Amino acid sequence: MSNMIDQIASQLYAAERECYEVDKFVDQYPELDIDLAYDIQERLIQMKCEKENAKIAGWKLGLTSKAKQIMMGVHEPSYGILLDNMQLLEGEKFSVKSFIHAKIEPEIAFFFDKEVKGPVVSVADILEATAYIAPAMEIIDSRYRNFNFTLSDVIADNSSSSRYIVGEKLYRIDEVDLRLIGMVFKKNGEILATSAGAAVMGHPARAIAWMANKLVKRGQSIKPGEVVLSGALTGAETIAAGDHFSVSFDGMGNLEAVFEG
Ligand code: 0L1
Ligand code: MG
Repeated sequence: MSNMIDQIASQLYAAERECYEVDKFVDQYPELDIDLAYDIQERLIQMKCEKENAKIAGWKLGLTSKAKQIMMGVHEPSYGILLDNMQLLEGEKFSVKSFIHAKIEPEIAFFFDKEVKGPVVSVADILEATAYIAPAMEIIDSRYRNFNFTLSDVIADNSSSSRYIVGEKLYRIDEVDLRLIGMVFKKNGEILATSAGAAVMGHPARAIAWMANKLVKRGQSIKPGEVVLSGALTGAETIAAGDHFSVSFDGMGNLEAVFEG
């Protein structure tokens, strides 16, 4: 079993480093269930930390909207791990050359100053442990051909994570209504989508509570100082060189990302 975990983690790591697609693994390894998939994710992160001298910065939720779950044929969300070297700074121009077939999506970032440990974490517990929130965007870049995967495959691939950008201005949790907060997502000045916080499982903090209650089964928790991306408020949009994306949240300002060749 540990051979299979190493094999898949190594193949996913090489695909990301060298920017190529791989076929999903469940066809080759029918025993690849969700628990094994999280084992592979952990092994992949361990490899990245060792080889890139990276540190764990936090977590991300994926597949949090019902629409996306139906589209991808999965029955529950997934989570992944964020490393410090995945963060891009607002105002930088990002090259698309380091991606396979990247997409971008609007998110809300939560910064924790208390530990959150399952198994019975509620929305109120998440809000209580959150120091600040900020607008964010996540760049996802599945290593699978045409983003074609099962839930186990995508979990093994660290939930398609690639990079993330967080707004520099932080907001207190009581400054906004996270369920009702409105959002406008634009590409090259045109509106791509509008949404509200409730698009993420009814409340973005509910997605994080779900994750905390899952993490405890693997002996893990959200730690003080960690950041969590709560899941996309809209579908993801493909990125091309020259694209400019912005996300504006009611009462939380604007965040921009510019891509070049
Ligand atoms: O962050 C996300 O919602 C992406 C999770 C994986 C699904 C995908 O790659 O589209
Ligand atoms: Mg996401």
